[in-house]
Order: sequence, then C-alpha cells, then structure tokens
Amino acid sequence: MAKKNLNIGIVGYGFMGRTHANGYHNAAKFFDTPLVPVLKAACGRDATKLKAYADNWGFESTETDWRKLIKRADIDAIDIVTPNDSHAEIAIAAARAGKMVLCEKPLALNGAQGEEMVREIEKAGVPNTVWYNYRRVPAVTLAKQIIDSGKLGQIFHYRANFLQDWTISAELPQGGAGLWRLDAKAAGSGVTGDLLAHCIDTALWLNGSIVDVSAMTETFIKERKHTLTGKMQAVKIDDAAIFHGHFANGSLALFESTRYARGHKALYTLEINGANASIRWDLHDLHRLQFFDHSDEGIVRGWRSIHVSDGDQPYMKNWWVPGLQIGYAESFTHQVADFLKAAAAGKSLPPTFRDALETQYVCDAVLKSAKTKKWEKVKAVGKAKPAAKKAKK
Ligand code: SOE
Repeated sequence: MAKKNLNIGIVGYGFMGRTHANGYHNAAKFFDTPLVPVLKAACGRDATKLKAYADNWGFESTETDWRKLIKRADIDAIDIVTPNDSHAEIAIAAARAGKMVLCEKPLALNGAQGEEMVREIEKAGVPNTVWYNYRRVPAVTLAKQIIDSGKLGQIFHYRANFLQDWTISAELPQGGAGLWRLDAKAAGSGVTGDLLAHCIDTALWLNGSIVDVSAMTETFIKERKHTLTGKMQAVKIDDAAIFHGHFANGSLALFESTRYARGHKALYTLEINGANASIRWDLHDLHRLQFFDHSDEGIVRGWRSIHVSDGDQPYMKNWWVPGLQIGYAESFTHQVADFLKAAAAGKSLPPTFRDALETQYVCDAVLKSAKTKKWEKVKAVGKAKPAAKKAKK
C-alpha cells in the first residue's frame, strides 16, 4: 500500500534550512515511517536566494510571504527556520490554520512569549516539535537509555559546556543574514538562547528539571556595527554565560557557554556522574559515548569508549553496517523520522513546545540571575494538556 505524504512548507533557507531539508530527504529512505515527507514549498523574502535553495533541495514551489504559505490547503506542516524573533508569530498563525508545526530552537525570545506559543499550539491540538537535535545523536540517545536503566545510581553532578570562537573579532558586525545571532532584537539573547539552550534541553531530558540557578554573563565587545543601519550600536547579547544550580533530583548543575573560547568551534560536551557509573559525551567525537562502570572488575576497570555504530544501539540498525558511523546531519534525519511516526498517530514529538518552554524558563532564570547577581528560581512548567489528536488523514 502506498504511504501517505506529509506536505512540508518550510519558512527560511539558511544553515538550518539545509539541515532540515537534508533530513526530509533521507528520513523515509532510511527509516520505515508511516508518512513520507514531500518538500512542497519553501518560503523566504529574498526571491533569488529562495529559488537557489528551493531548486537545490527539490522544493516543488516557493512563496515570498509566509502568510500565503500557511493558507495553502496543500501544506500539512510548517517548519520554521527563521531568526528567533519571528518564531512566535509564524508558529501561532500556522497552528491556528491547523498546520502541524516544527520550530527551530530556541522556541521563543523569552518565557512569556513561549507561554503564548504553548497555549496556542495546545489549543489548536496540532502535532509539534522543537529542533533540539542533539537528543537524537545516537550516543546521546544511548546515554538516555543507560541513565533510565538506573545503571548510574544516584546522580550527583551534571556538567555541560558549549564552546565556540566565531565572534571574537571586534570587526564582525551584528544583525542581518547570518549575523542575526549577535543582534538581541532578532535573537532574544546571545549564547544563552543559542548554545546554553542546547545544553539545558539535553540536561532536562537526561536528568530532569532544574529548580534554581546562580549565573553570570558577559558581553566582551560592547559595540558593533549593525549590518542593517551601518551604524555602531550597543551589543545587547550575552557573549558568554556560566551558571550553576540544582536539579530537582538533588544533583548539582555546572554549565558554561561562550563564543570566545579560541580554538573551539562547536565543542558541546556533557558529563553526568552517578554513584555507580559516569557518562561523558563530546560533539566533536559524537559517535562515541564514554562510560565508566564502578562495578567492573578492578583489573579492567576504566573508562570505555563505546563506538555507537552497532545495530543494537539507537537508530543504528537503519544505517550502514556495524562499525560505520554517522554524524551531525543524521540527528535531524532522526528527528524527522520520529516526527513522522508521532504525527501519523496525531501526537507531538518531544521536545514539544511545552518541553522547550521549560528550557526557556531556565534561560530566563540564567539571564535574570546574571542581572540581579542573586540565586533565581526556575519557573515550573505545568503538565501538558491531553495529546494532540489531529492525525494525518
Ligand atoms: C551557532 O553557531 C550554532 O549554529 C547554533 O545556532 C546551533 O543551534 C548549534 O547546533 C551549532 O551552533
């Protein structure tokens, strides 16, 4: 029997537009999904760039106005890969039009805006997900399985870093395509929403809620030329953010993110220490999971480096043969494949908008604590409403 299609309309065509399009291309080829994604339409304001993107990835049509896109009857799901300041407006309008919504991270500019998005998407009852893609790197998914099996015992510490170095030059402007991440109006915050948010999402998933934080942030370059105005303007984003805090399970949190760690391009590392065992993961070596088990016999006890490429390990039986690894791009393919399964059943895929709101609340508390120089409580996210029921007919 022919599989049903899921018609995708994507808004935006930058770096994330490429990762997602690649994911849509591959998901139903490598995974047995109940729906097959069809690249129906790509949308963006620059018609020339849009056409190049759409032609390259094989989108059937283009739109230069996202409002037109969400009105189209032939679109089932809207994928938002625009700068952060447009996520809310597009997502809410799409949900009200009955479309499924896949939204790039961070969900919103701040918690208050995220709350409105959660309210609207749950009212509409449409399947949704937020692209915190690192959950679906097989080694990270394996970490989740090991933690959930109880092998680590009581958890004492969770620490994570996300280090980059691409904004060190004072000559780098802020704002506009490619550099909107440096413009607080478009991004909401700096590394907190961009990088720390990834660390927080994974941590909430692996180790549960964070209840309070004490943070500091720094803006090293105070003024940058704005690409859109041509003028020197104050930099309002955080260039670096550091916090410590408490998880609800009693373990301690230690997090750092920066774009000023010379030599580090995208060094996302996490480590979790339990009474019986520890786990460590590093994005630069993403197909490996480091595991230390104290119950190993003394003479061979030590850190094992698990090459996550075997058929027993998450997602890997759908790829090549044991021993051959996959990479960053496939985390998006996995998210598409999982979303297709969830959507066919009328469900949202974690991290849902509500899950991503919890990350947003931690980010808010970090930014607030850096200002007040006090410990700040993280707002609690209530329980999700009953699951979305709009399955693809
Ligand atoms: C920033 O450089 C960035 O591209 C983030 O926006 C992504 O979310 C992260 O995965 C890699 O770094």
